[in-house]
Amino acid sequence: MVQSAKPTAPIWCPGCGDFSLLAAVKKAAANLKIPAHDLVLVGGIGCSGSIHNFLEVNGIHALHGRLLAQAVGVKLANPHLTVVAAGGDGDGYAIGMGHFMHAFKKNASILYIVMNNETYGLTKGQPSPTSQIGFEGNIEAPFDAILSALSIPAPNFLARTFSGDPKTMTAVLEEAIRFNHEHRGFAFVEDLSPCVTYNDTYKLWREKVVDVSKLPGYDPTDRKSMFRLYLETTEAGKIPIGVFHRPAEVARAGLEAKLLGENVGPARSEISVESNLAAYQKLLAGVA
Ligand SMILES: Cc1ncc(C[n+]2csc(CCOP(=O)(O)OP(=O)(O)O)c2C)c(N)n1
Ligand code: SF4
Ligand SMILES: [Mg+2]
Repeated sequence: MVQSAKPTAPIWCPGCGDFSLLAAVKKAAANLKIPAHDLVLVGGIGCSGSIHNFLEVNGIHALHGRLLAQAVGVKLANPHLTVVAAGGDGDGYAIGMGHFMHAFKKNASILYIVMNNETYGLTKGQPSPTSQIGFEGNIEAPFDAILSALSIPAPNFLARTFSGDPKTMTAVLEEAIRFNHEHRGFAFVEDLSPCVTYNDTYKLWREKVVDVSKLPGYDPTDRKSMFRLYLETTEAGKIPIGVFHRPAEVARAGLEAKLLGENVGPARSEISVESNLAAYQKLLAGVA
């Protein structure tokens, strides 16, 4: 559903980690001076997925797990827009898993933020793909989105933030959006965003997070060494946050740049009959 109403106050529980993310998105957009009419926020389904209702920008409430298809569609229709897709771990890593994996190789220059609270918050706290073993009877090992993303050889920007550290979060989001603005491709940021009602992990995560840039051997242009560094850190019981992959400059590697070149995209193209008559006649004559 395309949003046309004025923004409303967030409906989240007081203390929900999603508030920090919302504030960081606002701040990053303001710092980068993105006009509201040039920003499109595509929300998933879940507490996190209602984020687009709380900002006065163009908003789409996507189908469950299908926000990336819509976000890529918006970018291809009008590559001038800043497109941010945002949803939860259930939305992105369960029902949306197929689209999630393909987004890395498609590499459209959009930002995808997953607010990971290791539970299905909106439906009252069931285990999600990232839940720890033992949470509400969960017996499956948690899915690690960053580790999976690091294993896909595509020139994506990859990072993780923590809602308990809003300053770093704003800086990371700004960098991710700048990456998109340069048409370099897909940016993925997982935000550790505690669900204070059903899975309050603030204290635990505060103890476990480590800034990956402070670790010996940190080099986000080298996927292979970052995969090893990431794995070693998680195996030591820590949660790495920061930028994990910042590819060396690949000019216009984004899907929209590859498909459209310098073309403005269908949404901004001249569509009058006069300007397209010659091409139309060629098409009719079967020589296009
Ligand atoms: C097709 C479909 N299946 C299931 C649901 C029920 N449902 C609503 S939100 C949700 C998961 C929410 O979890 P998450 O994406 O982690 O978001 P959170 O609420 O934790 O922010 C589910 C399963 C639905 N709305 N539509
Ligand atoms: S239920 Fe959890 S995820 Fe949903 S608004 Fe409340 S604290 Fe946030
Ligand atoms: Mg969730």
